[in-house]
Amino acid sequence: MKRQLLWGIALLAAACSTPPAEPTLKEAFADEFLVGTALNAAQIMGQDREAQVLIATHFNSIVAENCMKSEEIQPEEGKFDFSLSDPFVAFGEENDMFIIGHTLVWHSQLAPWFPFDKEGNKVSREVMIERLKSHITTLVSRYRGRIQGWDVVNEAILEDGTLRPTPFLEIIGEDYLELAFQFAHEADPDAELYYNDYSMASEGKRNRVVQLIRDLKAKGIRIDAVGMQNHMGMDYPAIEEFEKSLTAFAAEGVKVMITEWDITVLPTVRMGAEVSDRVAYAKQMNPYPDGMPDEVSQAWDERLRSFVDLYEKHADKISRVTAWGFSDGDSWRNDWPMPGRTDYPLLFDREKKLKPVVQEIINEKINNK
Ligand code: 9MR
Repeated sequence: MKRQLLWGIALLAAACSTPPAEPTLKEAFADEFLVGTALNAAQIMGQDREAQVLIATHFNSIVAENCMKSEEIQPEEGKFDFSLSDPFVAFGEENDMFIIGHTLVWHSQLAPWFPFDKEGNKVSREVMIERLKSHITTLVSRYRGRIQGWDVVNEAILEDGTLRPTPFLEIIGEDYLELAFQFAHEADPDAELYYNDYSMASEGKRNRVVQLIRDLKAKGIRIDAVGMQNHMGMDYPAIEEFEKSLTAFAAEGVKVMITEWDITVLPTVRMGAEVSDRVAYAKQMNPYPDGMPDEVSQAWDERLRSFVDLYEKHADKISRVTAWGFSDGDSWRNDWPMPGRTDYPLLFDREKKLKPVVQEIINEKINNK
C-alpha cells in the first residue's frame, strides 16, 4: 500500500514536471482541413534539421517546392533524377502526411529538351503526346499509392480566360489538358488529381477554370480539386472576389485547396506569380530590411486573420491549406519579381519561430474545442 502510494506520488511528480505539449497548427485545424507546407532541398535532406522537426510537428501535408518540376526531375530525355523526390516522399510517409506531387505539366521550368528534336525543331504532336505520357506515367507510377494527390496541370490559363500559349498547347492543342489528367489517372487510379493556378480571383480565370472542370467531367475524366494558389499582397486580391471563385469551383462538385499561401507585405511590383517576371532592385521597394514596424505587422496579422476566417467559413469545401514555404527566410517572395528584398510572408519568422498571431489563432481554436 505504502509502495503504491509512493509510486503514485512519483508518477504525479513526473507528470507535473513535463511541460504540456504546445498545441500545433495541425491540431488546431484538425476538424476543418489539412495544413501543409512546401519543402525545399535543405528541409528534405535534413540539412535544415530544425525546420524538419517543426514541419513534422505542425503540418500534416507536404508538397515539393521545386524538386518534381520537369527540368529538375527529367533534365534529359529518359534520365530521371529522383534524388530529392524519393526522400521527400519518405519524409512524408515517416510523418504520416498527405503528400502532394507538384507538378506534372507546367510551361515554366519545363525541361529545355521537352518540345524539341535533336535538330532543334519542334517535335510533332504525336511525339509531344508520347513525351507527356512518358513523363507523367514515370512519375505517377513510381509513387503510386504513396503520393495521394497531384497538381496535374499548373497555370495553364491566363487572367483573361484564354489558354496560356505553352509548348503543350502549341504542339498538341487544347486536348493536352484532358490527356494529362487521363495519363495521370491511368498511372494511379487512386490518386487525386488537381488543376492549380494563381490569380484565381480574376473573373476571366474563374470562368475558364469552371469551364475546364465541366469539360473534363463531361468526358468522364477525373478531377478532384482545384488548387487556388493564394499568393497575395496587402491589397490584392479582394477577398470577395477570391470567395466568388472558391464557391464557383466548389459548385462544380470539386474540392478546393488553398495550395500556395503567402502574403507579401512589400510594395506591389507585380501581382500574381508569373515566375519569369524580373524587375531590377530598387531600394525604396524594400522598406523593411531590418524588421517590420508594428503597424505594418498588425496589418499583416489582420489580413491573415481575414483569410483564415474565410477558409473556416468554407471549411466544408476546402480540404487543405498549404503555405508556400516554411519560414520567411526561405520564401521565393524575397526574390520575386525583384531580387534581394526582405519579406515576411509566411507563418514562421526568420528565426523559425511561429509568429505570435499564428500562436494566438492556434490557442483560440484549441480553447474553443
Ligand atoms: O517557390 C518556387 C521557387 O523556389 C522557384 O524558383 C520557382 C521556379 O521554379 O517556383 C516557385 O514556385 C512556384 C510554383 O511552383 C508555382 N506557382 C508559383 C510559385 C512561385 O513562383
